[in-house]
Amino acid sequence: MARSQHQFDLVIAANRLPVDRVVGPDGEESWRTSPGGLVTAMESVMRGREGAWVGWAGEAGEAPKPFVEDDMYLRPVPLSEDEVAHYYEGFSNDTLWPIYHDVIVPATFHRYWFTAYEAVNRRFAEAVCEVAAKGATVWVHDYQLQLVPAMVREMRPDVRIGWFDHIPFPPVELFAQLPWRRAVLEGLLGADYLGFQRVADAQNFVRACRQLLGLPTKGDTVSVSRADDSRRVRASAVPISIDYVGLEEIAKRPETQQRAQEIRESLGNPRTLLLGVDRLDYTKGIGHRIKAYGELLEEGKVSPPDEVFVQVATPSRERVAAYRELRQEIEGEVGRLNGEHSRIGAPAVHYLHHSYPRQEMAALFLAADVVLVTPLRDGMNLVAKEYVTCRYDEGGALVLSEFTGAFHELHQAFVCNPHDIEGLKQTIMRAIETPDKEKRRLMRAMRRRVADHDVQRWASRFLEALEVAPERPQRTTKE
Ligand code: GDG
Repeated sequence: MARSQHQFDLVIAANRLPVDRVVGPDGEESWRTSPGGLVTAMESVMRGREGAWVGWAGEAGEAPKPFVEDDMYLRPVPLSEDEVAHYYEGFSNDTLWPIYHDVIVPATFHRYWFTAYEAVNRRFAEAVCEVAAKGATVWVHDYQLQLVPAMVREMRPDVRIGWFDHIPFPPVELFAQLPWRRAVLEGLLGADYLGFQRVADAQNFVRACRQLLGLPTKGDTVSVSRADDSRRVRASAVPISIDYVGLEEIAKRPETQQRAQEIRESLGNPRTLLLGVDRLDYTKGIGHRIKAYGELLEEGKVSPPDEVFVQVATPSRERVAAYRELRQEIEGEVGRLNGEHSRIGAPAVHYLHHSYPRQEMAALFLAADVVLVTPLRDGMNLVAKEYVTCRYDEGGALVLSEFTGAFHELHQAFVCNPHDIEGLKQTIMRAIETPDKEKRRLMRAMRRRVADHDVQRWASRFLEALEVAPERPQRTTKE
């Protein structure tokens, strides 16, 4: 697929390109698409279109040349070491991430971080404009690229621009703390359509525009009027999902089932296997879950090896101080519990600070009787949807925090408020003790929900909403 510039009618911009570098036996390097929900969704909407993806390849320094992978044109955006530190680890993950997640840890503000954020957003916007065909659809993803919509609009008034927020959008009282709140709102208002995980996130955004920018709003739309740019921007909920068919297929493979059996056996065939799977992030409520489990151990309500708890904590953002501190805290807590409650051959908590292949994750989900999803705040939480997808046998139980986006869809979960440790303990016990027949009924209903609302449907819903967004903008043409 040899292409000149300006040829793609669907352009995705996301912080990361969906690729990993692979080194062959003779040391030769190449890139391979990394599987994931977003990639699958994009494959389905790219069919029949000319698609390009703009993003960082994951390593600081010079970027690889654009290349084609699985029929998609990949346009790497370079980031220097300093930009990784300031735009990505700094402003994105240590300023925006805490503010957008209820300030669970304090946000750090540095003006030079924002300067880097602006510069990198501009580089992304330029790369988008370079590959977008006339009248193309541009889909920008997530909190790292909030200035891109307005920057693209400025350079290319002919394209249609959408942005999707994978994380929560905070209430105005928290968002207002951000010294660059105006720049962020104005950046986002460059889009024609803004998609959020929950209705409340979209409402928070609309309210922020009204209260902080003084713009008129009506229902889910914000009116922007400037001399050369007068239009309405729509903000609504379009919750993300997973590749249901693809993941269920992995779970149904005989080797996955066999692996699930092996996992249970190597844990001593427990009566109940409880499982947590999260990036090691302070938003995920891992400490609250461990505290509740520790008290259940102390009270003798659960005891290894009858009940076994496995926590997979995938390494994440290890260069950000708050994440290093969290790791110390969690590992201290796990060590204390194991010291007090383990017996030889029967640890109280199996703690795994690793990343696993997809099939191993599916086997873990198949093996688990109860999955604990207890975030303090989470845009959606795909783990909850992945668990129910893997349970084609309709077994298992899901404990789910009411502070996740998934809570608004998976109504048959065992719902908890992770801050309420006593309540969390009771919910865990209910998930363990509810009769299997009732649990199967609940699981069946949740599976139906995810099957009907998979990631392919999410992507087409987003693009449809973008297509019919309030009106074709009345822009002055700059051609
Ligand atoms: C953000 C928002 C929103 C985890 N460990 C391994 C592994 N994973 C996979 C899970 C899941 C994904 O990573 C994590 O997704 P989550 O949704 O749980 O959370 P975030 O990473 O915080 O994602 C979130 C999401 O964006 C999408 O919009 O739902 O709210 O915060 O798919 O399975 N996968 C493999 N090995 C691991 O060790 N293979």
